[in-house]
Amino acid sequence: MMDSQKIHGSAPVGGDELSTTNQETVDLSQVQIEKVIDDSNMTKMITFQGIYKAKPIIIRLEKTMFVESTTKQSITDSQTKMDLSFLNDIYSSYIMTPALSDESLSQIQATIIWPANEKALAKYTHIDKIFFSETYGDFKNIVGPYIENMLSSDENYNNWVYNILEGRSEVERVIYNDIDRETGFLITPDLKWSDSMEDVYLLAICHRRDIRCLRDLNSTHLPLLNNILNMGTKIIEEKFSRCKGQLRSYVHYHPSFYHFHVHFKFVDAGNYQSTDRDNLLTTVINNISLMNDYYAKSTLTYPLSKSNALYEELKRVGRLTK
Ligand code: M7G
Repeated sequence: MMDSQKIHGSAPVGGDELSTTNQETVDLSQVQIEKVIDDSNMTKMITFQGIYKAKPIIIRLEKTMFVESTTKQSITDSQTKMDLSFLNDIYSSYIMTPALSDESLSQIQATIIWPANEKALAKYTHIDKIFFSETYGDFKNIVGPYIENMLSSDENYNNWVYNILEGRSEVERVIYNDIDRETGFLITPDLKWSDSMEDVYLLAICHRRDIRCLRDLNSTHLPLLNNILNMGTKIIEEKFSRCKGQLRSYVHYHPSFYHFHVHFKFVDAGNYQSTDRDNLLTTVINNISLMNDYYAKSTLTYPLSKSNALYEELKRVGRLTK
């Protein structure tokens, strides 16, 4: 998320999306709101697009975190209003209106981008997703060839991965390297890790180059997968002094990069969130152990953004209609 400022009526604006520097504050009463461009119940954010002084403006509002002390007071404050929604056995649900004096409870974090350029509008506008159920046939006839074509038409596609594997980049960041040709892998911090101990995020990248993704896995890969699971977990738990069971290892389908890799995150991390692209490594190993070609034959369902090139390809060949 970009830098943001708290505002009370008007805001100093700025940010890396702007091509020009702007030091002007925005008078919100003069903003013409045009539409909602993103709205998420999960993140408790809403983003508006509008016009301010004849130029596009983006206003993103986010409910702030609870402050323990004031929230605690507000619960027992006699001025707090509680409207019962329903009562069922030991459960009840209310709409709570805190007393007006509880300012922190009604505060909202606002991020303003003005003037907003195309790049910023694209970044802050929600793109719809669909759930796609990819059958064995879909993979064989459409998705597999699409991946092959992507890999062969761009020889630099996996460059960053090979740079790490061959010790040309991020050398000092690698925390473990087993160079076995069949079962070897290295562990390195993910690009997204901010280096905070709160949200450790690591990647295990295998040395062999013939596994593009989950679909390629079969029982011949069990020694590699078990090595990543067992050694990877041991090394990371030891290095970051965590207890057994706190580490989550998973494989994305689809990944963004078609060279087999496994994500590692601690479940107690502040920003820990699972997604429908996650396939737990333990489940992957279990499925392959039960059925050699489980991932070649299964229908795999995943969320697909309408801006993803694969979505376009599925539409192009008539597998998706809109
Ligand atoms: P993925 O499951 O293929 O796709 O994961 P996702 O990005 O949609 O999760 C690839 C992972 O590689 C991501 O978590 C990226 O943050 C990470 N990553 C990408 N690049 C280009 C680099 C890089 O250059 N270095 C490192 N260390 N990680 C990267």
